Amino acid sequence: MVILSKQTSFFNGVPLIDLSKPDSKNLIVNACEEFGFFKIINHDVPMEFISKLESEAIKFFSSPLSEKLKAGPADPFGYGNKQIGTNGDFGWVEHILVSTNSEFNYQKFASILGVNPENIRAAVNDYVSAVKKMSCDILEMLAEGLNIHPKNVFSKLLMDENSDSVFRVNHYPPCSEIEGLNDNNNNNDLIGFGEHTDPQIISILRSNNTSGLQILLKDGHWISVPPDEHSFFVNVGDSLQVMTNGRFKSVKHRVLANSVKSRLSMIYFGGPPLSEKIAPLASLMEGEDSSLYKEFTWFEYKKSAYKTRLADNRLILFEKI
Ligand code: GA4
Repeated sequence: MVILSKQTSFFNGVPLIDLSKPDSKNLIVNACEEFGFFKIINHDVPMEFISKLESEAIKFFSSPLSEKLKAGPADPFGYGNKQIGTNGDFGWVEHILVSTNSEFNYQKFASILGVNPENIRAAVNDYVSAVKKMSCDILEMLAEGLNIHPKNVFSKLLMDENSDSVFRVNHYPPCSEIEGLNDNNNNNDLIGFGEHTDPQIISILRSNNTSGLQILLKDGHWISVPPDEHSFFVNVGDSLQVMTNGRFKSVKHRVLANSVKSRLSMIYFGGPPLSEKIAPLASLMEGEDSSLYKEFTWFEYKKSAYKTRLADNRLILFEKI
């Protein structure tokens, strides 16, 4: 791991979607086709929910490592430190992962923070409910932009009581904290979270004002996304790529650690119920049998995805030859 030593130059072409404007649906479709990524402004997620959860997360990550480890291991839920997944990926990051739809025990986090577990549950629920509502609005605008009826084809999967959605908080400490760094490294980027696509339908990210997030453009260039603590960033996930028969591409992204500031991001990953068939919508296929993908359920895809390494192309196993 090495330091990001170059001055970061930011990309100013990230599509900007103003949720208060009625013409946004076509812009969202274009953004999903071109980048698989866009930025949301004028959302109605209350700043109060964001700040409350962010301050609890800061308190948690500031606790001694020995305490934080009591909320681990992340298998997959709980506290994780540097290890990402179970197949040998590591990054300069610590995280918390919780399930949003099934009962989750916040006791471990609460005892470390010295608060009532119900306070933490309420802070997560308030934030996640507001972000989930925004995700559903976006997915409905997408369906309208694609002329799909009914417009809740995607959003109903997140609204389903069995929706397999997760919520993650990532903390990237400043890389000056790295011990034993030497000058022998020629590679100039310290990887916070290695390149990957998200397996779910949609991911909604909010971070503090520290840079680090990069996305891969179609032309093969990595670009740095300017951080904005007042906005949300949206990623197309692998499942949405399949449901649109490849019209939308799940975006490859990664996070580079910052040399001076710590980065805190909170991400909601909207997924379908485990039993849901993930297949292209009929209206997005040319002919009945023109699906680019084999038939599979979210359970099958997730199981297979969790066996892969971060940078792997997880969808390739499900593409028709
Ligand atoms: C990426 C999106 C979510 O953070 C996550 C990640 C999961 C993990 O950290 O355990 C995965 C990764 C993510 C993709 C492939 C597999 C699984 C690590 C990994 C190597 C929680 C998810 O659902 O998939």
